[in-house]
Amino acid sequence: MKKLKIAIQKSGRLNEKSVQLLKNCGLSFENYKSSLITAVSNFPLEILFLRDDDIPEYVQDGIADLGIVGENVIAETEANVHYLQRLGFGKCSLKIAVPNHSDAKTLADLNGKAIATSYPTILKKYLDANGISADIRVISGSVEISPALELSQAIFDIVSTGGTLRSNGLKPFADVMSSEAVLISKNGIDGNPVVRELIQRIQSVLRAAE
Ligand code: PRT
Ligand code: ZN
Repeated sequence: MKKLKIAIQKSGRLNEKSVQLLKNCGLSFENYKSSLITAVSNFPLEILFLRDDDIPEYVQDGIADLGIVGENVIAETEANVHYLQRLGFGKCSLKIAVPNHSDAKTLADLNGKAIATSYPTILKKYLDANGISADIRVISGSVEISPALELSQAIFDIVSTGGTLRSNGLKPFADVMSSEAVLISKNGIDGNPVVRELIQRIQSVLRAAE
């Protein structure tokens, strides 16, 4: 039988829990930090280790059949993939935040303001839906520092504990989306018996953890 491929994050916040989930499903594999692909010895599956940003498109294009990635990354890439299962880890929300001293009160107060983010697509959709016209500045990391550097008057970023906002003198202003890690598949592959077996195992692992 042709082996299916599942893409998971190579390193970062979702890596360890993705590996653990697959191991809890009874899959046996070596988890060498240096390898980009590893075979599962007791299940017809190969695991690809990728940057999380690449996972939705790899799945959409069929380079991987399945993937584990945050909903925020799927929304940002606008990849056309099928959602199979929420996984209950990697939970966070995406929020607009403003400096503590900001007098912005309603969304309309963001009109004409600069907002720094690594998620321009999600932000633009949200602003458009609310009739707001702001200047979206794309920054790839350390978005929270941008208001202090006077590069922007607001930011749009991932928040989990809120500690990073607080330590940069920022306060939450608008909740845009919540996100968690999800299992995705290439459209049309869900009926594959190997995929069905894997989903069943994942669901029983999740049920046991409840
Ligand atoms: O290298 P690669 O591209 O694969 O990884 P990455 O650096 O792009 O992503 P990574 O590993 O940081 O995050 C992977 C995924 O974890 C994200 O896409 C989210 O789905 C999810 N996630 C959950 C988070 C957080 N929680 C989170 N807190 N991703 C990022 N953060 C950041 C946040 O941006 C903030 O700057 O962590 C910082 C601390 O957050 P607080 O609020 O707890 O202080
Ligand atoms: Zn990334």
